[in-house]
Amino acid sequence: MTTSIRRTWLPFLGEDVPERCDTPAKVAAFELELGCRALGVPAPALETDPGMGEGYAIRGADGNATVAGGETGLLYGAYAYLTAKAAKKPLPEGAQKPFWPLRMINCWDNADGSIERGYSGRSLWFEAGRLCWDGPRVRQLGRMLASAGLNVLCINNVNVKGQAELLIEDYLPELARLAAEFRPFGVRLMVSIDFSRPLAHGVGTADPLHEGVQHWWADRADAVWQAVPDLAGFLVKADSEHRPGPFTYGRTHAEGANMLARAVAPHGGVLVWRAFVYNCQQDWRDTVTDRPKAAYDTYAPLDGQFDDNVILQVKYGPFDFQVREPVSPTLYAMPNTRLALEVQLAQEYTGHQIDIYAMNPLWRELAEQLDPGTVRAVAAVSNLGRDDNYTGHPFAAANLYGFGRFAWNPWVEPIEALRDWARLSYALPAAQEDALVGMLLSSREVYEKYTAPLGLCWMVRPHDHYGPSPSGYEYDLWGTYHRASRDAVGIDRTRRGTGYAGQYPEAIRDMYENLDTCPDNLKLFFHRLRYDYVMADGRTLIQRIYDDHFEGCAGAEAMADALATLQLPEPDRAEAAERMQLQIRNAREWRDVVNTFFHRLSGVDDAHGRKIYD
Ligand code: GCV
Repeated sequence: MTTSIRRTWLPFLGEDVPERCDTPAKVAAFELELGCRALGVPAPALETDPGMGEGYAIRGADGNATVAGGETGLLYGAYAYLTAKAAKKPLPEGAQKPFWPLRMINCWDNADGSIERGYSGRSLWFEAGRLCWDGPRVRQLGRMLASAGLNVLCINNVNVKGQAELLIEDYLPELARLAAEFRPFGVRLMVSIDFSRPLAHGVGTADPLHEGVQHWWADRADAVWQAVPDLAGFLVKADSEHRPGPFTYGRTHAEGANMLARAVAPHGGVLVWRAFVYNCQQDWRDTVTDRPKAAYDTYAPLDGQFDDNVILQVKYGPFDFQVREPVSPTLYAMPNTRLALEVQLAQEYTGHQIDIYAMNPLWRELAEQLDPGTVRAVAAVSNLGRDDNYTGHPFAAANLYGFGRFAWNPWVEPIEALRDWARLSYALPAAQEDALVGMLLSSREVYEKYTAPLGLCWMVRPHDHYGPSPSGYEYDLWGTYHRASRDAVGIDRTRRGTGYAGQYPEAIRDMYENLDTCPDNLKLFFHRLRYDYVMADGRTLIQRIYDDHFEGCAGAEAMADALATLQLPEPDRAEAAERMQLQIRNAREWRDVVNTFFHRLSGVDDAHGRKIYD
C-alpha cells in the first residue's frame, strides 16, 4: 500500500503520530507540543477531568492556558486549541461538548479492496480478502477524524460481500489491531453484518425468533467483543436491495433488530439498523406505489418496539441522497425510537468527488427543518479512499471536516465550517480565501441548477449515477419516476395523489401541499405541473428549467475562473484544475441534454433564444 501522507487540513502537523502515543491523552500531548512549536505559540497545560467525558474547556490566557477535559475531551480540546491558533481565531469559550454522542462514518468498503460508491481510490484497510493497512496513513486518518470530532468508524460495506468473515476468529486479530490503531484517537470501530450469516454456519435458518439463531449471534458477539472490547456495535442493512432480512421469516424489523441488539447488549454495543426499505422491483406502469413512502410505512408503526440499544438509521431524505429532497417524514414520526440521521459524503449523486459540492449548507437546512434533538446520532457514508489526499478531490475533504463540525454543533454556520477548513488547509491571501469559500458555499446550488433542479431528482445516468440521462430510470425497476410528458412533469405526492405528503406532521404537510407555500426547489417533488405553470418568481416552469440549466452551467464556469485565481499549493492546484475541466464538461452535458429533453417534449422555445439542440 502507498505510504504517501498528505496532511489535509492539518498541514502544520508535519510529523506522523508515533505508535508510542497509544492513548488519547498521549496523542493530545504530542499534538500540542508539535503543533504549538510549528505555529510558534505557547503550549497549554493538559488537565484530565474524567467527569468531562468527551467535553473540554480551555481556560486561561496565552502563555498560561490549560486544556481540561475527559480522556477524549482532552484530545478534542488540544485540536480545538491548535485549530484556533492555526486559523487565527479566538479560543472557544466555556465548556464544550458534542451535540451527538455517536458521530459515525460508514465506509462501504469491500474485502477485495473496492469501495461501493467510492470516488477516491481503493479501500484504506481491505485488499485481496484481508484486512491490511499502512500504519502511518491510518494514524493520519485517526488524527483527521479526531480533529474533526468524529468518534465511530464502520469499516465495511452495509452490502456485506466477502467481508462477512470479519466476525470469524480468523479475522479477529487483525480487527483488534486496526481497532488499536484508532483507539488513541478516540475512534471506535463498528462492523456491518449480514443478517443471514447463521445460514452459512450450519444453523439452517436466520429466523430472529429461532433459539439457535439467537445463540449463534450471542456467541459471535462474545468472540468479537473479546477481541475488540470497545467495539461500538453492529450495523445492518436488511430486506433492502436484495439483502436478506426478517421479512423472509414473516418477522418485523423490530423483531430482527431486537434479536441482534440482545446479542450485543451485554457488551455495551449498539445495534444500528438502517431504515432503507423499499420495493426495488417496481413496475413503472404502477402509479400507486410511491417509493418515498416506503420507509415511513415500514417503520412508523414500529415506533416504541425497538430495544434501548437499537438505533434506527434513517437517510435524511425519503429517496436516496438526491441533490435536493425534503426531510424524510420518518424522522418526525418516531418519538419513542432512538434515531440516527444518515447523510452521504461520498458524492454518489452529487458529482463523484469530481464536481465541487460542499454539504454544510444542506446539513444546516436539516438542522433548521428538523429539531436536531429528535435524533440521537449522526452517520455519514464515507468519502475516504486510498488516494493520496484521501478524498479524491482535495476540496471534498471540506465535507469530511464539515461533517465533524456539524456533528458537534448541528447549527454551525456553513460559512464558519468552510472558512475554517479553507484557512486550516491553505494559507491563502484574504481575497483568495473569500473566493474559495464563496465557491464552496455556492457549489450546491450551482450543481443543483445544472443537473435536476426544482425537486426533479433521478435524471442521472443509471447505476453509476454521474452525468445526465433524463429517461434513464423512467422505465426501470427502482421506483424513481418523474413521468415527464408533452404537457407536464413531476409527481402529485399530495393526499390527492400518492399521499406521501400526508406522512408529515400537519403544518409541514400543508406547507408542501399548498402550491403557494411549497418552495420552488421542491415543487416537482410534490406536484405535477404543466410547463406553463407560473412559479413563485413569475417565470413559467419550462422557462425555469431552461434558465436554471443555463445559470447552473454559467455558475460552474464562474467557479472555474475563480479557481484559476487561487494560489493553491501543489498537488492540490493541479488536482483541482484537472477535475474542474471534467466538471465543466459535465455541467455542459447536463445543460444541453436536459434542455433538449424538455424542449423536444414541450415544443416551447427558450424566451431568450439561447442554444438548445434539437
Ligand atoms: C450500499 C443506494 C446506492 C447503493 C447503496 C444503497 C444503500 O441504493 O446506490 O450503492 O448500497 O443506496 O444506501 O444501502
